[in-house]
Amino acid sequence: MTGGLGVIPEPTVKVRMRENQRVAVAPFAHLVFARGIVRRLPLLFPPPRCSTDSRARVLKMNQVLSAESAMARAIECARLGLGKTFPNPIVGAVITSATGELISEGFHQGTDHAEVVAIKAAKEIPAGSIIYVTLEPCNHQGKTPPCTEAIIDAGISKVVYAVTDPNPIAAGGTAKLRNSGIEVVVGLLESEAAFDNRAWITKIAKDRPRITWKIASTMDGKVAASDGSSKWITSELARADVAALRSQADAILTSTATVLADNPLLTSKGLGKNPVRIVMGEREIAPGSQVLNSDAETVVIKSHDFQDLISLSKEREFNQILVESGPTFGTALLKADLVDEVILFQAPTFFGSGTPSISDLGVSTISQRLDFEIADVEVIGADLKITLINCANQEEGGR
Ligand code: AOF
Ligand code: ZN
Repeated sequence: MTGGLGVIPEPTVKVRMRENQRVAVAPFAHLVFARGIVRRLPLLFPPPRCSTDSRARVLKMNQVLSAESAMARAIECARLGLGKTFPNPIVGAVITSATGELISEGFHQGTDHAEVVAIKAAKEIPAGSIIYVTLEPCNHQGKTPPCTEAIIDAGISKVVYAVTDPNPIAAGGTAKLRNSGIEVVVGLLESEAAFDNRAWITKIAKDRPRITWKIASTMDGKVAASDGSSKWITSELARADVAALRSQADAILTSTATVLADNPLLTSKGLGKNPVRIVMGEREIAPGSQVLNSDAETVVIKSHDFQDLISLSKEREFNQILVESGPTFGTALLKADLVDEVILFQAPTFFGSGTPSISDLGVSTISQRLDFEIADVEVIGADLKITLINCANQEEGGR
């Protein structure tokens, strides 16, 4: 949902959606990622002290936080892990005293879980302390010991978490904590925390990564002029935002057609880690193509069968795939029900003629249209960035 890596983005133009409507039709069905889920949290605080960003300022220790403010802070902390936790979720944690004084905070970056980072960061955890976590504490011995035990051993009295852990191997945290006499409160700012973790939640729910198609078009939906020229439709700031999105994805997916036409590099341009590059299609690409350079791993899938993409993604445990391709490939993914989200950058310009962002979807009458919901709107530099959630791919179904 947000821009730069490790930076709480500056507020720009925001659009508030309707209140979340919950429909309990299947486990986690209420975790749809639009319908008001996207109440943007106000910037309550300066960026968390755990940030490596030079602009980070420190939240005053002992500052008194309401429960909602403490969870909002945990969500801010969790976001600093975007792009650093693969194949795991992003998670943030904040510890306060019984009366809400901030004691410590932490986020998962691939090793210790967030709860343990916050516990280790605390100088002292007085009796009655509360831990706010964006995800239910795990109850399993995985790469690290169960967080439930760390919480019990730390003498914490109350656990407040946002999202119930959908990962079966980690389950049972709530019961374990309650059986140990710890008060557990479930669901504070659940929608906000779930939205930020939607890639990982989609992977657990669908057994495939979340697939997001990035499009950069004119206001009239053109991605190239009639002579094929397209560099550049959107502004430099919007393109930097795309580089940050790449750094937060586990893989960038493109087609052989795009490689042959544009010879893209598909890296994060130094804004974070470079994801795996995946090129799909049956045509040969030139050995000198930029996408084959040593900046990042590249996997070439010599087929048009999306099952091959899903198999690779499962094997590699990708949470998030960012699609950067032309209209033909993106439209084929859409028709195969494999686009969960579109991030549409629109420049305030018109071509009239040229290449439309989406090719023929087989929609011949309005009732066959493909509906999306707007989850977020921002102005980035000169351009609009619209986050669109595919209604058909939400568990709850369309409108
Ligand atoms: C995290 N970070 O802060 C929390 C997690 O792969 P493992 O053994 O580290 O276990 C990962 C699972 O633990 C993860 O899928 C989630 O269910 C749970 N909680 N995971 O990576 C964290 N709290
Ligand atoms: Zn854990």
